Amino acid sequence: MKIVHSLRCLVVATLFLTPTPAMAQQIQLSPVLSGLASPVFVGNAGDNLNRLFIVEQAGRIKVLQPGDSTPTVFLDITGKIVSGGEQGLLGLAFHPQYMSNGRFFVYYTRLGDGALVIAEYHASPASSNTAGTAETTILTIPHPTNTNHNGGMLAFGPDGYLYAGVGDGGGANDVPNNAQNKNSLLGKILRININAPGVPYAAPSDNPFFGAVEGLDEIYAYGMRNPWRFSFDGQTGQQWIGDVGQGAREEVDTPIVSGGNYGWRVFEGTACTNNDQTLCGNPASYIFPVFDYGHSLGRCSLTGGYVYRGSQGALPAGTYVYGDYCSGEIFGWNGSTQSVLLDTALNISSFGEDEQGELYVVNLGGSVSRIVRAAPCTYSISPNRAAYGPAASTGAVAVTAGAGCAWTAASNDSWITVTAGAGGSGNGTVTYSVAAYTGRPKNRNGTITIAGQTFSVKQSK
Ligand SMILES: [Ca+2]
Ligand SMILES: [Ca+2]
Repeated sequence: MKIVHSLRCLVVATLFLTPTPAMAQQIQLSPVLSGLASPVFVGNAGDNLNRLFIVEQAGRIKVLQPGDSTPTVFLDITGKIVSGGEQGLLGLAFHPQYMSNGRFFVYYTRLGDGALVIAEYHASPASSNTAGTAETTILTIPHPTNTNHNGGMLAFGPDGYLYAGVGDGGGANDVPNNAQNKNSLLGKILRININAPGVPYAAPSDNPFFGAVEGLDEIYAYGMRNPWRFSFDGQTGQQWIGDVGQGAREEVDTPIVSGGNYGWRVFEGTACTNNDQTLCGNPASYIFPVFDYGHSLGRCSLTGGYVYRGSQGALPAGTYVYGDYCSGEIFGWNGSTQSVLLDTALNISSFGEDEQGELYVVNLGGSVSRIVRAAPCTYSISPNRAAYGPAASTGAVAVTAGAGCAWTAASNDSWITVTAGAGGSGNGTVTYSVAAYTGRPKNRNGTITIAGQTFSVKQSK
């Protein structure tokens, strides 16, 4: 989601990541759905029915059957929700035993006061393609001052607890200092038990600030600005959070440790802000992102994603896939380097997983696409040969290649010169010139290597 920008400058940078240039295209997008109204999430119920559930910001959850191209409405709670900008129905998580209990959880901004609400709904039976509209409120967090930085992610951890990412309360610079305040639920990662008997939820007793320890019992980690999207690695269980930056740095945090302070508003990514500069002199008090990147190349708002654990080989296993809402780039992090997997024109609101661990990208403009391995590059040229008389002449060859597939053209003989198109990507044209021929014997034959193919030139007197 787009963030509100400020013109503040960063002051100190302790560790800068240098993004690598765009690499050759590794992935492509396979369309799944279009015509959606501001989709902000896609996920699955983990119930072996292989359905996709799509969250539309205004307050609808749609369900797509495997192989279908048209979704149907699973739940409509638009009447409860204030939507627009960063507000709306923002998150969805299915209970780990959804297949038997039909319980699922949503995160939204409430109509009337903009409060953040985590609420429970049911489908009965769980295999139903419509859910009941009866709501049980789990947790309500006042968010009265600003409409932005609501957070919105919900997901169950491998420990069976429900985790929520809550924004700092909005505006710029977290003026109330919510994210560093352990007695506020804003600017936090929460961890709650929704299986406690007789109550909507309970805080697990191993939460870091449980009971007499100073701080609210629900908090798991703090110092977040707007942890819009996070995920748990389906293999290792490690949590990965995309925390949206302000005007300078976009960051990814992992692993997330109990009681960890991830820095905001003292640090934005690896950069010291000018909010509490004296505190920057004590960097050991904070956990810095595993990587961050700056606002260049059209980048302005990170959308956290998923560690790829699918079986289709769309990407190397263990690649963390994420994106930038503004630039439309889909990135991969291999543990040491950020690379651009695909540069799109999408406004990337979220990523999501199906039951096989294949990844999807959600475009706020209305579509959901599946991330698949890029087709191997194929090349052809036309024509394959040309014949000339003795006079100097010119010619052209058309190259057909897949998008993003690079090629070169080089003459193998001194009397043939490539005059344009010595290299290209995708479809293109190579032009060349042939020198006049006055020597012996009657004929000469030459070649140009174009996109790995041989173009033959014959010249005769
Ligand atoms: Ca406490
Ligand atoms: Ca941080």
